Amino acid sequence: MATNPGFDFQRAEEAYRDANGPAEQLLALQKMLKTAPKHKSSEKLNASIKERIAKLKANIERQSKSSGKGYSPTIKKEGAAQICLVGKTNSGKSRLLNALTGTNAEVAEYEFTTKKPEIGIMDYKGIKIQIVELPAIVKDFEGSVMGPTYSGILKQSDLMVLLFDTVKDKNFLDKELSEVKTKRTIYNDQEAEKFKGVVWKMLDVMKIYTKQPGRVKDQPPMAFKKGSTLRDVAKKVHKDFLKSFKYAKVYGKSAKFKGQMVGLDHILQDDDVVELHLK
Ligand SMILES: Nc1nc2c(ncn2[C@@H]2O[C@H](COP(=O)(O)OP(=O)(O)OP(=O)(O)O)[C@@H](O)[C@H]2O)c(=O)[nH]1
Ligand SMILES: [Mg+2]
Repeated sequence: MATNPGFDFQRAEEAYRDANGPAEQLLALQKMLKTAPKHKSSEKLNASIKERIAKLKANIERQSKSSGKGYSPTIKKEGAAQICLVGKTNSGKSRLLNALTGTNAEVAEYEFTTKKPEIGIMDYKGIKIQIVELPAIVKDFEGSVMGPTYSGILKQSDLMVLLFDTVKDKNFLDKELSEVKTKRTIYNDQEAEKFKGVVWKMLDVMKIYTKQPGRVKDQPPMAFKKGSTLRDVAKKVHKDFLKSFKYAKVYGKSAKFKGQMVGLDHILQDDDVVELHLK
């Protein structure tokens, strides 16, 4: 590639001056660093650019952590959990998102079709779970313009699912996302129902059903954090139930026998059915 270092640097510097917001500033500074002269006499210049990059990145990171204001909003959680789909471009994220949630995210053969996070809600046995497709993970993800924003979204989500076609791509994702400690799982299939089963097991949530005496269980179930007690359920069903609670009968994994009578401290398990009895 024929380049004129002096000219390219000048252009980058202009772009930095004209930048609209920190993301563009960062992009311009990175271009400046690439094109800056590298001889001894420009050491100071290079150091100053590096310093500005570091400061800007720290600023962006800080902003992306502060609640939804300014440059990088996080995605408001909806439903019992938030799951992010991540992968390289064309790994089938949008296709899977649509199959899971009925969203209409654009699916196309060309690369980088998805340019901003796409959101949908999937239903798992009556529990609503939010699915977020992040735009493709690129090389040097953390240093990329949108890296801090997307990594901020990943860090506050409950689970990230890595989609890939080859082991090489999986290793690439692991490397680029090594800073993100969010719980992760892999999925290299496009089958929606199977996906639901795989991710449900990874979530920190359980389904609890209520029932009226003498009736079958109510639909849909409600979602609670694993380890929740009958108190959490009574509170959620109705704010007055805690005051008027007498006892409950429990059916399911946490019950020693069908219809065991339990108190508010009883710890529930996935798919339990509770029958509340009030004073
Ligand atoms: N048959 C088949 N086609 C797939 C599969 N995964 C992706 N494709 C195709 O690959 C192309 C890209 O799929 P998308 O769902 O748009 O991929 P993406 O990961 O969202 O990609 P970008 O948003 O562009 O970064 C489309 O033409 C899909 O139909 C797959 O597992 N099976
Ligand atoms: Mg897409």
